[in-house]
Amino acid sequence: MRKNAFVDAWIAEMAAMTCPKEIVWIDGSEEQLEALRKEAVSTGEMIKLNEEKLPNCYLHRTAVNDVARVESRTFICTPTQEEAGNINNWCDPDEMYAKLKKLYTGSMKGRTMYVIPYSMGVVGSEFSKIGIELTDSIYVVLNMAIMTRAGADVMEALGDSPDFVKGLHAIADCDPENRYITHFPQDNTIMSVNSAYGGNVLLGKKCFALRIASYLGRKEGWFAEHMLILGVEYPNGETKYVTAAFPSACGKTNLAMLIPPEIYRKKGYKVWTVGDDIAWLRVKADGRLYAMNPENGFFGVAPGTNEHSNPNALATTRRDTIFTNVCHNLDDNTVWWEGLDENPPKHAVNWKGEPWDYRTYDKADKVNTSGAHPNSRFTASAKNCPCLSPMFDSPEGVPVSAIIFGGRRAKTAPLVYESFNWQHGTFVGSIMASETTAAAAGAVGVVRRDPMAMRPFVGYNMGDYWKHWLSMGTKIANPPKIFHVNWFRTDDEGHFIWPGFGDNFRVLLWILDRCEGKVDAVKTPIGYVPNPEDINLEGISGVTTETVRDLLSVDTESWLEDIGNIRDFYEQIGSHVPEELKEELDALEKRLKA
Ligand code: OXD
Ligand code: MN
Repeated sequence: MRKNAFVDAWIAEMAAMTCPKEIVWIDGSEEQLEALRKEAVSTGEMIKLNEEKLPNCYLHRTAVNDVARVESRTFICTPTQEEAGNINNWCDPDEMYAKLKKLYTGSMKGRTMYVIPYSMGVVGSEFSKIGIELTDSIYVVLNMAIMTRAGADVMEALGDSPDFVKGLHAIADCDPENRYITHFPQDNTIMSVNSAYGGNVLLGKKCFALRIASYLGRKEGWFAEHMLILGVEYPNGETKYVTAAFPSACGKTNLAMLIPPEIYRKKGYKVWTVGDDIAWLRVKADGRLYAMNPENGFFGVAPGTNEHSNPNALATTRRDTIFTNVCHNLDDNTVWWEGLDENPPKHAVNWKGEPWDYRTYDKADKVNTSGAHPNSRFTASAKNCPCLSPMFDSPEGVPVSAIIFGGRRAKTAPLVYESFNWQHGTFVGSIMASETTAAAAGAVGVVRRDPMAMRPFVGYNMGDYWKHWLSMGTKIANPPKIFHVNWFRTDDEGHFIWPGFGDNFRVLLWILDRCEGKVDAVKTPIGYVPNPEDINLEGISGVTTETVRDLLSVDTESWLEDIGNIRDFYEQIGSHVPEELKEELDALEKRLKA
């Protein structure tokens, strides 16, 4: 493999600290990956599943105390706290390096350090970025080999350059009290210790492609966003692309892989998935914004994935997949999770590795009684997705017609509305929110503000991030229009009014028609909403134009209530909130009161 003096010097330094017994470079070859799978099976780190039913699939369990991203242990280490802002955990870089050094010292004794060269985006594209992850976990190697483009060609693309993101991961004692997921944006460095859970240790994903990349994007004039990318193909063969940001548990993967209702399929409409989680967006010479997915696979939540909610995701996981913390069906050596079907296995092992009796399942206490952990995952190759876009490997991405923000609101947000312009659209993104549901522990209906779905992922001050959004608006000659959707309005009994899933396609078509200037809308204090009859209801059941009128209504009362909550949130972000957004908030309040 091609050598790079900067990479070698850094590895030597990290190896001197962690003391591995050997260092193994990951070249990306199938032989090497297969040998690692065999080794992981021989040590019990992974279980090989039924080769006929789930070819080349494996099951892995993490420690019981290590099953999710931990925001409280995630740090942005910038020279000043102001750079990291008020809603990130901050630590002085020198202080954090010193603390980490103690935790890493000797942590790989007797273990192998794997060196994973990987590219976020197509190898060699000027839109891509390179990272090197050092890890002592085979599970991490095998996941990174699915989630990124990893191997020897990345070292060729890097050449003699020092421009790569350094990532060091050590499982150490997997001690939650000493778990740190740390970012040093000024040093292009990520250090993760005492965890083995994907979101904390697959350093290409949230750590690099969002936190470090958002910092680089601001410096270099582009965006790293927590967005899906999808294409809508029209019967005439033309495809238009949208990106969409939703907080977790709002159906991002489902929307990314949506299957249009039958009446549209018959006419020749299709949806193509470019990405389900992260988008890097850049302005090209034609004055348009282009989106590319820096990842190469999906790290999706398993529970709730089924033939109805997301048949494409399910199909994607039927081969070459690593399942984490799902339920093991001993009868046929396959996997199961809550919401897959109505047939829980009779002989099973739960996500903790204990014998599991499905009759003990209690919805009110999922973590302790379910077969699969509520945050159990599949790591699956994008190449296995039946609706993967032919543009997936386009080095520069796809042109974006619309940016969609969304949240989970019982009353406040209508089914869809369009912002007045880029600045107002940025405001709409900044006030994104979701209400907690009965499914999560704690109070129901509590509003959590999650700007652009980036609350835990901006690698610097949120106020400066909004300024970056505003300033990018001046650099895009033909900017996408910005919309907001809410699939989750409920009636007085708490039932969802809109059927969602495939029927969301009807809303996507209205959005794209607006982008083309093909359809009128009604101006309201919050933005433009559709005329109810412009949402096509052909072939839908249980929804009338009256229902849609209701879904599109703007509830002035609840919006006025929200204004106070938004002001509090802006206060919390502090002095870096751009004046333009405060003016937008005042203007909204005025329009609502008029
Ligand atoms: C994810 C997340 O895993 O947003 O994608 O938490
Ligand atoms: Mn995500």
